[in-house]
Amino acid sequence: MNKQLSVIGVPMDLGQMRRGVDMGPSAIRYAGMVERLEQLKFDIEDLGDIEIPRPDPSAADIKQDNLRNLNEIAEGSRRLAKAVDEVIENKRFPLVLGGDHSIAMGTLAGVSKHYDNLGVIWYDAHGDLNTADSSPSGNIHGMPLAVSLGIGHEKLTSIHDYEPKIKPENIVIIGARSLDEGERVLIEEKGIKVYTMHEVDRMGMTQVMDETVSYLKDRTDGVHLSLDLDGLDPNEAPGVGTPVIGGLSYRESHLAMEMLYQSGMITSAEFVEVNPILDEKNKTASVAVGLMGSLFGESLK
Ligand code: B3U
Ligand code: MN
Ligand code: MN
Repeated sequence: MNKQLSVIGVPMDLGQMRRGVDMGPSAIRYAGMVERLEQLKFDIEDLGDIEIPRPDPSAADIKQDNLRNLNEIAEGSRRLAKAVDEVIENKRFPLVLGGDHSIAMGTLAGVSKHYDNLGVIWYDAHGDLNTADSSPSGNIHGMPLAVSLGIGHEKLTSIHDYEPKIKPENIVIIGARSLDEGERVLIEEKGIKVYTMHEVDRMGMTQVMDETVSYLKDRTDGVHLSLDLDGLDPNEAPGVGTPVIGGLSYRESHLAMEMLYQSGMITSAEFVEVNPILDEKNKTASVAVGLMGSLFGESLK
């Protein structure tokens, strides 16, 4: 694993309706991320936060084409893509801190340029495969995976001047338990691999991760982990904007991260949707930092 790590914070809260998720990067840093990773002998540089444009307050809730805050999110994503691209140019591993999940459009735009077949593990209660037409909310944080496939508004799909960023057969979604109708259709149509909670319960996380690793190993030349903290159960990660009961446990999630570390396949990562205002004593940010520990090689022995 690349031991040169660059951290980028993205104080983005425009992809959804709950304020506070813009403080996610601070909460994660405050939970001791740098110290935790330094113990694992990483060389860490913290690049600070990307500046996110603020919408005109009087227009903040106006949706263009069922896409709330479209222009500001597109601009923030462009800035993020550029920063992530530079980190990889410099042969370092990008670790991106959200922010709501709309930031994944920018992260993937910056990462995928460097790979012919980027794999993506989408650890989430949701599919984030909505389009303006299928979205029940107009919230762009429910759309980044579709956008990265080249499906969505041109202002979003064209971020960093190429599209699509990823191929459907290179995606694995883990932990899904809240999928909208349009998302189910897209999953079926595109043949996207999904381990819902049903499969996790039936097979156990060990088999889910074994299969995920062997599936991606054959077909990809790098793998991005996009971890939405709402993939975990709200009892373990309460500080998220759209909690969904019946999620992945703390233990399953650590096991998943440890197995990803052992696979040696992860080449970039992001941790998103930590909202300290909705949290209990920074519990969710601490869980995020703990998961980073496992992803980057902490072990019990
Ligand atoms: N699928 C719903 C809800 C949602 C998506 N992502 C989150 N919530 N975090 C939507 O609005 O697209
Ligand atoms: Mn998400
Ligand atoms: Mn989610």
